[in-house]
Amino acid sequence: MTKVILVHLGLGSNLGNRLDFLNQACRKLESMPLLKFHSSKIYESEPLLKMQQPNYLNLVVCGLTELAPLELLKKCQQIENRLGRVRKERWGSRNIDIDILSFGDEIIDTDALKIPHPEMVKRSFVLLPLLELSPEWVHPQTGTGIRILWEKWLQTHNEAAPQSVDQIINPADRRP
Ligand code: A4P
Ligand code: MG
Repeated sequence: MTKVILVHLGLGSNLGNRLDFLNQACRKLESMPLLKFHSSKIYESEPLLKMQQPNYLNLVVCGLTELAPLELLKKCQQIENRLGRVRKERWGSRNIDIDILSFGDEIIDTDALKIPHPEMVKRSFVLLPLLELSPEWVHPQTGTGIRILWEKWLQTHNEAAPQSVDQIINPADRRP
């Protein structure tokens, strides 16, 4: 039997029709690499470090994959490319960004791929949708649950939490 692994991905967009890019990326993800696809609500937040960029829309999705980690990364990058992503500078504005947050409880630390995503515990626009989508999620390196990670973020940051926006990707995708 083929092994399937539960993965979580973080998606973001701050250029063009942000909602449409997120929607298109989700449709492509659920048609191939992610079975039993579910998505969080969409959240709006300011760019990291208050960079001079438009605000972001972010969400977290999860699903089961039969792909190996590097194959999944390649698939995510193909989707970014098909949606016309142009890479100029690190942390530059982008119409679509797909980051692998976790891959089962695997820990990977190579140049091409770091899992869990090293920045995720600092990012409210990842923690809050992840808490909403998978409240049982546990960080594989530290064993800390997502609820505690979110509470820690709230205690250590004096900034507004991301706001959920009304639009959702597809009501049928949402967890009960
Ligand atoms: N890479 C290593 N590990 C991973 C992983 N777990 N998932 C490598 C995906 N990629 C991973 O990524 C650069 C390289 O990281 C890839 O070639 C891959 O081999 P990229 O997507 O080409 O470049 P990037 O997106 O500019 O870099 P990065 O590090 O993904 O940027 P971030 O960290 O995603 O930051 N503010 C708000 N409010 N919301 C946002 O979503 N996003 C950014 C971008 C900045 N500010 C933001 C947001
Ligand atoms: Mg990225």
